[in-house]
Amino acid sequence: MIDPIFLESSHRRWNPLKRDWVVVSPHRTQRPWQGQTEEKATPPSLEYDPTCYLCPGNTRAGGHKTPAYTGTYVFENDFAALKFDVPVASMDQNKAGLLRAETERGICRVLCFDPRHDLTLATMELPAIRRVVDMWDAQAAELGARPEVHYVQIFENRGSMMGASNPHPHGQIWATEHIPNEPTLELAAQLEYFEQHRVSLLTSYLELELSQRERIVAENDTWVALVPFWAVWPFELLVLPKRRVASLAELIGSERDGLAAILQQVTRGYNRVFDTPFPYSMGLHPAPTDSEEHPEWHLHAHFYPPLLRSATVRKFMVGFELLGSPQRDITPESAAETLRLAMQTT
Ligand code: H2U
Ligand code: ZN
Repeated sequence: MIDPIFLESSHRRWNPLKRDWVVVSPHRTQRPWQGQTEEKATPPSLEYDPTCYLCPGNTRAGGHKTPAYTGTYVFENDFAALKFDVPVASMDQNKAGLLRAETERGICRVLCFDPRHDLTLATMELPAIRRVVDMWDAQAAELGARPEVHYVQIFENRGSMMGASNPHPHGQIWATEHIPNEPTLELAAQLEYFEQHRVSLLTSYLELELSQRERIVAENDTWVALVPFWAVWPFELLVLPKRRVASLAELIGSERDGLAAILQQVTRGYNRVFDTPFPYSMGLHPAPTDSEEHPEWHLHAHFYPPLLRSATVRKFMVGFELLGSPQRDITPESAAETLRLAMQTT
């Protein structure tokens, strides 16, 4: 169990997955707040919104028509941040490593989770969430099989506070030529740990968490959701399968059902914490698709919600966090207690 010193005194915690530190200030949770508050989010009430570009049968901003889909629907992002059809070039001016650039090829897609405008992962039925899981797998497999693609990043921005442009349940898929920053850090850390211990970093970590049960908030036969020891965001979660797999493709049927179930439990629980549709950015971290075996990699999902102490007071990553290290007030253990209560309520 954690030494009470770390529940009461300022300290820093090590993130072994990114190999950096987070400052924790447990004594600071009572500080007054007179700063910015956000609008309380209200869920959409329409099953079909004639002005929504993701509702079946509607015309999108780019002029394309969204068909009358009945399950999930994937399309190329009409305003893709990355294009595949770009010339290949790189520069390193004066060979000094100070003015470097390289072209980046990529494919950006949008995935509608459900035809119904008013649903979210929290309110969708399990078979519908399972369809989303299977579509994530199919997309990751298809895009990852392209020799130029080395990473497939699947994510969801939920709620306007996190920049979601539309309440219709949807996520994004970005396939990139280079492995992005976050998975690059995770790759190096997991590789080093595996070389030293011959077991994956997250397998060892999960074993510890399952024996201590201080930070676990939800669990089923195949998946676990926990507040990581090194969480930065107040209600951050790490969601991982009990069996180590590197990619979605390796998940068997019961593990896919388990993922759907834990996603539903987590998102429903989140909504109960402040009795509001809980905003977050969520994303899956599978192994890179670089044709290497990845015995070190343990598939997982991160949930990064911005809320701090109510539906309208968010955490800001500013000042010391931007310039020094990330910092949090409530301890991961106390956040886990709040979340556990919310997630175990049926
Ligand atoms: P976000 O809500 O996470 O921003 O995702 C929605 C994406 O949908 C966004 O990247 C795209 C935006 O570019 N989009 C289209 O491709 N077509 C449209 O008609 C509107 C939005
Ligand atoms: Zn819609």
